[in-house]
Amino acid sequence: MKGGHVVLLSGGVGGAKLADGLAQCLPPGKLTIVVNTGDDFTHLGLRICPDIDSVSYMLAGLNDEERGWGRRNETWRCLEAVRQLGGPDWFRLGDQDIALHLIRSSLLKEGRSLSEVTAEIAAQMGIRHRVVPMTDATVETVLQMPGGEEMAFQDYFVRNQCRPRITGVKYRSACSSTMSDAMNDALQRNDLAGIVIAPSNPLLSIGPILAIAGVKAKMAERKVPVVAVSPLIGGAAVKGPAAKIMKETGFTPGNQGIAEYYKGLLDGLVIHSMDEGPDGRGGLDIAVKAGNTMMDTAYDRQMVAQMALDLVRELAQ
Ligand code: FO1
Repeated sequence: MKGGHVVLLSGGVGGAKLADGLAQCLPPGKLTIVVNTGDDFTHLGLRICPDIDSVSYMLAGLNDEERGWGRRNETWRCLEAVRQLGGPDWFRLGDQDIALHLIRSSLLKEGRSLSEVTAEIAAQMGIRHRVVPMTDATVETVLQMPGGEEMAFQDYFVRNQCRPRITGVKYRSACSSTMSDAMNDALQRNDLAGIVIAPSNPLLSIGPILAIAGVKAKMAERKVPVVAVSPLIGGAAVKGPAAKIMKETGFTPGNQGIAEYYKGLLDGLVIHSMDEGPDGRGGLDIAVKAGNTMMDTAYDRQMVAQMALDLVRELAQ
């Protein structure tokens, strides 16, 4: 592990938090943050990349801690005007957040790739660590409903607040999409020391990344430790619908289900101490490190990142 490069697979609020924790532990040259773009959509003519924005705002210290998405000290005058003009206001876009979507949308319209645009915006925000989209292609996470119909991600997640029961999750075009160059380069590095999977929703935020052509094969081929931080504490998600979705799609509740989902990929799992169980490893047959996995403060985020790095190092020996 000494001096090695770490790749983080990240999505959602948990992903942004662990990205911040790892960025506190590792210098920019030793960390590549790969972000899920399956939640992305075009709304009011703007290209919205929620998970890239959550990581960027967090690393720039601009994030709204309470909401977990968007910017702090936000105002909503533009969205109010949109509503008065009969436009949609279910997806809350703050005034400063809209600036980011305007810049990204205009750069993309000029033909720049999402990777280039993400790097440009991160630089403008003073972010020194590498934030890269999983792909420059368009991959859409779609929820499959009991009647066979499908629901777009933000319609499910925001408009319907994850209430509908689902039968499955699809990642449209993932198998015909390629990793972004930056993601591929990071996984190819000869100083790659480990891959960390953030405490993100496995099916909604990490599944799209793993579904991209070649990703799982590349991760297995590199023979470096793959360590995940569980998004569950006491069988429940810290935030969001992970436990509900895992139950609805047939996974065992709790960390057993997390290990099932990542079966064949995972060498170790960081779990909360309360889930250690009598055997001290949560009944799992992979390596386990237990501790406080709640990330309410910057210090918490650094501690959880350190636990993941320690487990990577222990597994590399
Ligand atoms: N999540 C919500 O629950 N409600 C919203 O109104 C909302 C607006 C929003 C705007 C910009 C953005 O980047 C993210 C936003 N999110 C909102 C979060 C987003 O839906 C989720 O963070 C991801 O798609 C899943 O992690």
